[in-house]
Amino acid sequence: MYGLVNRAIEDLVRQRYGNDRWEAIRSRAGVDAAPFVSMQAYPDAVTYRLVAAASEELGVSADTLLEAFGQHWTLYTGRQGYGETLALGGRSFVEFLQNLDALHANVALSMPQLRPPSFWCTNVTDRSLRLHYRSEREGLAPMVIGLIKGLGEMFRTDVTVRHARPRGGSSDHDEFEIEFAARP
Ligand code: 1MF
Repeated sequence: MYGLVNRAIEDLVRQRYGNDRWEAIRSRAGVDAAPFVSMQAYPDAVTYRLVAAASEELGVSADTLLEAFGQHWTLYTGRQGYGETLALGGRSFVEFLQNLDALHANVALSMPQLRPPSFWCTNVTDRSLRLHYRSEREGLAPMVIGLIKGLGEMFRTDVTVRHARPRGGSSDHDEFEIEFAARP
């Protein structure tokens, strides 16, 4: 994944747990001290090793960390100058979820090595929808739950998410049941 993802993980760990813990995690993961370059593609293994090392070092489950990281992502990319990219996603929580494939297609124009997941919505009402998520990567559903919660914060929308149908068996993708209400 692009270095931006690893940088966002680093940012979250440094902010929440301090620089010393980050150094310990980085070294436990066998990642050298050179800074991650945002627009450089790194092997996915680097990201997975960072999450595993953080889980061991902090005594927090990988799923909990992935969710926290997903929640941090929109905040982080917004701050890092991808506000315009995020603005392409739309002006409301639901619009944004419906535009995720278009957003990734736009990012891919300048990031040729992007391997974007695909998202689509069904059963859309004024208070709920079902979000479908298909990725070539394994184990990132908890991150998507955090991403949805982070989007809720960005749009001042109260959100509840349920992992309604995990992938596996007869299903090649994950499904999330989402309820939402704009904050008064
Ligand atoms: O293949 C990749 O490197 C990759 C990187 C990030 C693929 C996807 C993503 C974004 N995605 C990460 C978790 C899912 C990974 C998977 O299942 O394979 C989050 C998608 C998402 C979901 C819900 C809400 C918001 C989301 O993200 C919005 C978004 C998506 C991409 C970017 C920013 C916001 C982005 C921006 C710049 C990037 C890469 C991704 O890279 C650059 C570009 C220019 C200069 C430097 C870096």
